[in-house]
Amino acid sequence: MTKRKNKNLTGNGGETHQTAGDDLEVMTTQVGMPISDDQNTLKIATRGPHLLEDQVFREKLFHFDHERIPERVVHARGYGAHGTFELTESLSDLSRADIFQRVGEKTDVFVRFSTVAGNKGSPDLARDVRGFAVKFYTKEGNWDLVGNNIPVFFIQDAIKFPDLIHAAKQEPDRGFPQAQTAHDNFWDFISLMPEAMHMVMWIMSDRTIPRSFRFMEGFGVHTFRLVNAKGKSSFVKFHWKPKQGMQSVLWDEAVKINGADPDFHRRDLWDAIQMGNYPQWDLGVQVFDEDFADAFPFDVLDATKLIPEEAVPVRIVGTMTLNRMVDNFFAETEQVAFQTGNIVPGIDHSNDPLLQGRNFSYLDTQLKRLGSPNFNHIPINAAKCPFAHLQQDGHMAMYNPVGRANYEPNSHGLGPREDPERGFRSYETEEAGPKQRVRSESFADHYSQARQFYLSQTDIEQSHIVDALVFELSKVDAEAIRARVVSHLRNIDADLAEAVADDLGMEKLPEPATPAKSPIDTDPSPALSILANAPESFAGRKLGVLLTDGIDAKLFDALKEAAEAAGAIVEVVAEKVGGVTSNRRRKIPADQKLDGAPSVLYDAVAIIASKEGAEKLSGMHVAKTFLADAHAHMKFIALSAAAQEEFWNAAVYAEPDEGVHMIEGADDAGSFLSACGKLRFWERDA
Ligand code: HDD
Repeated sequence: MTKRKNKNLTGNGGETHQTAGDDLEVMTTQVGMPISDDQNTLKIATRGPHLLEDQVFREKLFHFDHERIPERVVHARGYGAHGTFELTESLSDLSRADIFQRVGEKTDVFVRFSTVAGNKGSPDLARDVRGFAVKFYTKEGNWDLVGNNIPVFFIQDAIKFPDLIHAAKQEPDRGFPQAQTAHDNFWDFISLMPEAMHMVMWIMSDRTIPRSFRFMEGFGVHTFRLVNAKGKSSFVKFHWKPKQGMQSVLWDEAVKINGADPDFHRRDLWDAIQMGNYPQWDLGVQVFDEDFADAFPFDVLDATKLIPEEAVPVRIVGTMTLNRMVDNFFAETEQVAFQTGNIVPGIDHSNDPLLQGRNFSYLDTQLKRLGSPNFNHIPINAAKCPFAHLQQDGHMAMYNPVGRANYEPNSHGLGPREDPERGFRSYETEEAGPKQRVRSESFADHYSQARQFYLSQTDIEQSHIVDALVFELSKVDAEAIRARVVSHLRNIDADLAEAVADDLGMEKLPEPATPAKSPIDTDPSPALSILANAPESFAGRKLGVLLTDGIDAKLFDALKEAAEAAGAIVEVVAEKVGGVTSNRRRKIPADQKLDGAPSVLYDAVAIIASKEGAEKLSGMHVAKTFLADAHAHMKFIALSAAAQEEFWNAAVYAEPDEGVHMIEGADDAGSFLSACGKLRFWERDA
């Protein structure tokens, strides 16, 4: 690249701008012409009209005008990261997929997490399903496992997908509400689709308000096939289990986080990876055969059903580590194109009618979004293994066949040829029957697993489901829709239906909806609860420490040390971002100014205040909400003596409970941090 001597230019008003110097590249047009002035358009005299010949201006504006591409029709808001997948257990007995053969071998991956309904600029803590899409760059082609953080889906047949998404997104006449299902159209459609009831239980649970991408599970949802070298097939469901443990926020927190930091999940992943605190997930498989599928009370091809882990245990076969952020958000996260059709030899589709439809939609949508059938030429989408085909031309073709023969067979002895041994072969199932538009009878049970999910939750989680349903339905204007939802809930659980009806102020319970098939009782599945499987670790979580002037810095040091020993991240919050001065005149810088850092941004909080500082906090609304919210959100709280004596009563009406720790030194700090491992002091809720 051309370098040149530093020479400052003056723009309008004589202002000095930085320009190319000894170590800056010379700015050029796209085709390499050096630019002399990037501050002023070409014009007649000093105030005259612009000249159309100004190629520098025209090229710049032309490109700018075309910067945007259509956002994804669903999952528009997302955040991606690079990493590796390491195989820890060979699956060679079950699958010939190259990625599953050699223990210890690492495969590059790119992951994009997303929300579903919101537009690209919507807040991260919308109550919504999270996309969990993983692209494995294997040695035999890209394998995309395009999953969600919920193991089931709303609908059984892909033909209903456009209706589902139309109903969930903003209403077409008014253009709102966005990024939320709390509106008439969503509940109208859902209540007319009883097959959605299982998913409704999941979306009303805390699964849809995860604390961070790092703390959620992922699922491939569908039943897929594994096919081994001998051509034998097994069914499989894929699971991602976060090594960090699962964790969600409370709804009141979600609402407030959306205001305080709409990029909360993005920032969390960015910060964690930048700090070297790499998130990891284990990949698990539930493998089963045709006999199990035949005996299972639900159809394994029905994406509204799961297979409880207690029935088919999840076998861990590898670990994914996310360890590198993108260099450029648009180039990688925005342009990454996942498709369920990207599978590799040894992995195959099943006849799940949702999956079959997805295989069409993903390829199709990339053409619209990325504008060319050559979207796999974009580096983030290109395979990292050798590839050779005779597809050519089209918009933005970067790789084209070399040589004379762009067809096969040919007698030039040129070009790639298929390989019946190595190549992908579909598993040869026997299929026959009349051509018809039907839904299988075996898909007719819509309530049993919804009931199983609800009954597998802890009391706290059940109460959150009730609250979420009441919140959402309270935003629905049409009483008939609210009643229709409750009529379904009656088939799921009587107490649930009554609690929701009561909190909605319904005078009488609507009749239960008539089920296509009567629900059956199944054993609860403890694996479905977040809280029953809580990690008991504060590692990777965030402690917000509110400091005032005049404190004993040693107490802060002890707390910080204990937090770091627990693997937690400490953020200092103060009235001024410049920080505070201790009683021995030590300056402690702040990471956040108090009114920009409410306690909802933290997993636990500490308040270390001097007597004067605590008195001052008592007069500050933001300080009082900082503490009151932490208390209301069941967080563990540490207080210095003055914070307890001079500030607590100004912010909280209740007496401090066992979730509130008085800290005077290193020992107290240590026991506070080990208590924080429980993540919330749920007893406060009682
Ligand atoms: Fe989908 C995107 C996950 C059903 C059609 N889907 C998309 C993404 C995820 C999922 C994670 C975002 C990928 C990314 O980050 O770029 N979708 C699912 C899951 C489903 C599901 C787990 C059910 C099991 N999807 C589904 C159906 C259809 C689609 C039934 C259509 C018939 N999905 C799409 C799409 C999108 C998409 C329109 C939008 C952007 C894209 O594909 O690349 O093709």
